[in-house]
Amino acid sequence: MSKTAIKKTTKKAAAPKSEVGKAMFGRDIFVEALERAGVEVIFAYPGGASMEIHQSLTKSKIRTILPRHEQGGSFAAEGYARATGKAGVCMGTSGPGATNLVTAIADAYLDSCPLVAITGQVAQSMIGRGAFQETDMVGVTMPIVKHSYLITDINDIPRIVAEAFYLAESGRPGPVVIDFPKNVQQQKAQPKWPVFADIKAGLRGYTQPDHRADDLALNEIIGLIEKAERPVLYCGGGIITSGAAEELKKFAEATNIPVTTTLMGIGGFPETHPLSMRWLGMHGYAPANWAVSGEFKQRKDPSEPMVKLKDGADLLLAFGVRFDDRVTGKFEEFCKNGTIVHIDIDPSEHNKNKKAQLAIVGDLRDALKRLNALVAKRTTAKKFPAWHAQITEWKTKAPFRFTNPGQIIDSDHLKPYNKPGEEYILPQMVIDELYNLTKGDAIITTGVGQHQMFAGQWYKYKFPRQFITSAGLGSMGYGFPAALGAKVARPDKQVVDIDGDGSFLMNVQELATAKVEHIAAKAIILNNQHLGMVVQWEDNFFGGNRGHTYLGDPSDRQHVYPDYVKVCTSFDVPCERVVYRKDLRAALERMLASETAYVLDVVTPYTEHVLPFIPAGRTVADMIW
Ligand SMILES: Cc1ncc(C[n+]2csc(CCOP(=O)(O)OP(=O)(O)O)c2C)c(N)n1
Ligand SMILES: [Mg+2]
Repeated sequence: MSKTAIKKTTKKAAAPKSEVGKAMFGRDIFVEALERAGVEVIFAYPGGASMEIHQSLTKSKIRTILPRHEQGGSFAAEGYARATGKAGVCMGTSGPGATNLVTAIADAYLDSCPLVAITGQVAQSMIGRGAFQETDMVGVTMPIVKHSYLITDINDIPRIVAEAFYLAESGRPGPVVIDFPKNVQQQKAQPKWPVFADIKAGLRGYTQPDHRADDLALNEIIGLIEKAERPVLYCGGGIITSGAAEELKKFAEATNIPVTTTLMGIGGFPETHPLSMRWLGMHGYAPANWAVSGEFKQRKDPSEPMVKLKDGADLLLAFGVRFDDRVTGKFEEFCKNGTIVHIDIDPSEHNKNKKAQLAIVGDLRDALKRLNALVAKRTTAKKFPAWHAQITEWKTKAPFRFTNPGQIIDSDHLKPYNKPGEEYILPQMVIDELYNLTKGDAIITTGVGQHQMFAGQWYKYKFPRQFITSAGLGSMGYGFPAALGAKVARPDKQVVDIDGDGSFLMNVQELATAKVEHIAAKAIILNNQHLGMVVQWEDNFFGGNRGHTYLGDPSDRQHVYPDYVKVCTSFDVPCERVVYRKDLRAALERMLASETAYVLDVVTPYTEHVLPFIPAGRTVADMIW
């Protein structure tokens, strides 16, 4: 909720006062409260316990989008939120409708995404009686929300809704659940509309959003930079959330410190910038992993000693990150010899996974702005030439790369397409070509799997909110609905879901939403007929034994199954299949030119592995690259 969304008085002198409206039904008060919070769109699927609210929505200026599954609606709300920074709003009825929202709530929690999830609830007199479609949603979601409400008094509705948006969007954003019993929806009362000051005053324990980094601590950072020889900026989603990308660029350029981001931080620093070391972690850029933790002789087995070849960072500026294990691998070996400075708005992240020598609570944009002012006053500026020479050497030695693996013949589903002289398409090529055709300007969403990592590696991102992916929870099925939400938020942008065949199928029903709601998001299915990422782990750790990772029809392995062209045709969404390298570019151009939703089914081999790869819990010495 923007601060202006709640009515403010125009006269400076007079204190803003809450206003009292005429008597209304609870459901109408609720919808008006959503309007006052600045809600433009809600992804909502009705049922007995929420249909009253839908009745009110039919009279509202809020756009109500009917997804074809609550999970699709809630991922779409996340896509909207990630593309805008405003809270996404989704709603389901009690019981199964509500539990279908749980995955997105968990997802929003792990990725600090502002989400307001509204659930209908059975009448208060029925709560606790095992009523039809009764689920205790406050209980179910307790560990995965920033806050939750069960509305028990109609007079609380305006305050609860305003608080929910403020909590979801401010400080470290996250999901807020509002559980709304049916009988309260049906009652009548005169709403008392709060002003912003009332909301803030009522949340006295919630001080983080206004927190500013300590002056002394910021000065100490400047001193640490002066002493460092090998500094690295490790930046996360906090840069994007706090709107600090511009300040970060200024800071990196002024100090000449190289930047790597997390998956959530992608777009927070332009990846085409000479100081960029792309993103780090399990499938991240080898130079970034080495720059943080040092380069080691590659070992085959974790029982072997770690033999260091080159030093990593002696100063790690960790800004808006949470030392996620997919980034750090084995915590103790991550940046083992560096001084760690950690700035975050959420103090609970400090010293949770990794001890920081200097832990600072504060809003990042504010902190970076003040750091930039301090840097501007410095007389000597270090430029770290030896360190940059080392990083350039690493970049030359280990760029993201792929080669034609030769075992393509193993992919049964490609055999019917074998033609002399025809080249197949590798997944990396598709993203590389998409990057060229869109000039790096599209908003990209993804499912979860190999295609997600390829999408991170082969598209170069340059602005915040450009890469929308389920990073923390890793929820398959996220990509297409998230693309719908992002496209609703940004109709001016080309929005492309780079998806896997397994992930796309998990919310395939949202093709109907795209068609009926005229949402022109595009999807590319990198169709390898497998749960590719699990296959990769099978290849690495189980001798390639397949444990239910084949997605085609085992009785007919030589055909691609299902036939997405037929699937999409039945939803009246244009779709084509492309198999040969020579046809790829034109097919992508047709997809991008489409004014409606469009699916491109790209058949690829399943034999590709995503590299680099640091196996879970291991170290940079175990990186396969
Ligand atoms: C909902 C859910 N179920 C299971 C998984 C475990 N998982 C991670 S990646 C993956 C394979 C995804 O396959 P696909 O979407 O086809 O992508 P690919 O790896 O083939 O590119 C699976 C099953 C998950 N992340 N999410
Ligand atoms: Mg797949």
